[in-house]
Amino acid sequence: LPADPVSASMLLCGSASDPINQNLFCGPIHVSFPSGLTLAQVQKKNPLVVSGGRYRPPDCEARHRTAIIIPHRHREHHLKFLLYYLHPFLQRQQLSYGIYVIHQAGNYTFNRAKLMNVGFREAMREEDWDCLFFHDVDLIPEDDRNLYVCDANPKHAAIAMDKFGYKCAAAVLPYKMYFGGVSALSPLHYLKMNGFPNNYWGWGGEDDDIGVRVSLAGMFISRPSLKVGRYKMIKHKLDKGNDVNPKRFNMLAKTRQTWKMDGMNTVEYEVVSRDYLPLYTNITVNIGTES
Ligand code: UD2
Ligand code: MN
Repeated sequence: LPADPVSASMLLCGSASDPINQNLFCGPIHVSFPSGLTLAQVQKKNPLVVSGGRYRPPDCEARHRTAIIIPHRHREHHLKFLLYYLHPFLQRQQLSYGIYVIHQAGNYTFNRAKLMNVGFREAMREEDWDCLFFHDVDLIPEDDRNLYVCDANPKHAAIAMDKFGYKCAAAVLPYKMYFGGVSALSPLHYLKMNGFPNNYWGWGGEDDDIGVRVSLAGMFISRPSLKVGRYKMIKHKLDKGNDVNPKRFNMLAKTRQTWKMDGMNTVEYEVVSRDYLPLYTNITVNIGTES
């Protein structure tokens, strides 16, 4: 039979000796925030990105399928810069990827962790992703050797930030289980820890709860090297609608009792709209209010 050109299998990206094709990497990236940048320009620079912010390498078969989940509300300005840097970054890593922005509807107190649970379920509904990157909108990776693929254990990727003089954040911050900013989990990791908590409304605490869940579920936190796990944080003030959560310490003290009863097995929400935009999939969701 003649070979069918469409289904003829492509060769895997990279090679046996260099599976991630390191010759495509830049290493350190200079991150600045050009004024006047528009999404149309970002689109033009990324002609191979298709509807919903999806991409696959054009001439080889990706070894990894990564979904990026971004919790979002009223940060369009940050989102634009993140997309500007992230699309080319992920393409240099020859990933098959999709970018999901999970937009909290309404003005009720923000809930970052619950939005991640929504992102997990809605992204997995669409495709069999093998890794999910939970990504703050205002953190820009500064080195493309920081691979957006999953490890054998949940990975905390944002370990060195300009804000903390690029020192290992786990050493600078007063928490043992620091897991904020950008983290990467496989679907199995995510389900093993029952996802993220749904009950942290407002700023703070949820990232530490997530770190504790990793360990309660019998996993460890892996990290990239300090040299490549570098991020620039776009400066901002605390948002309206995201006041510091005064209950965070009390809640954190109870994670051991609550993690199995609160998470992916209890998350409830209503998708308001799903839009396949040129550079990302936007999912606007009603996540309710604190009970
Ligand atoms: C820290 C953590 C962050 C999270 C937060 C506490 C790091 C590097 N970051 O960030 O992961 O644990 O503390 O909740 O450790 N957002 C919106 N709109 C809003 C509010 C929040 O889009 O109105 C999203 C956005 O993606 C943002 C993220 O939530 O990046 C975290 O909120 P933040 O940037 O205000 O918190 P920050 O910088 O103190
Ligand atoms: Mn921030």
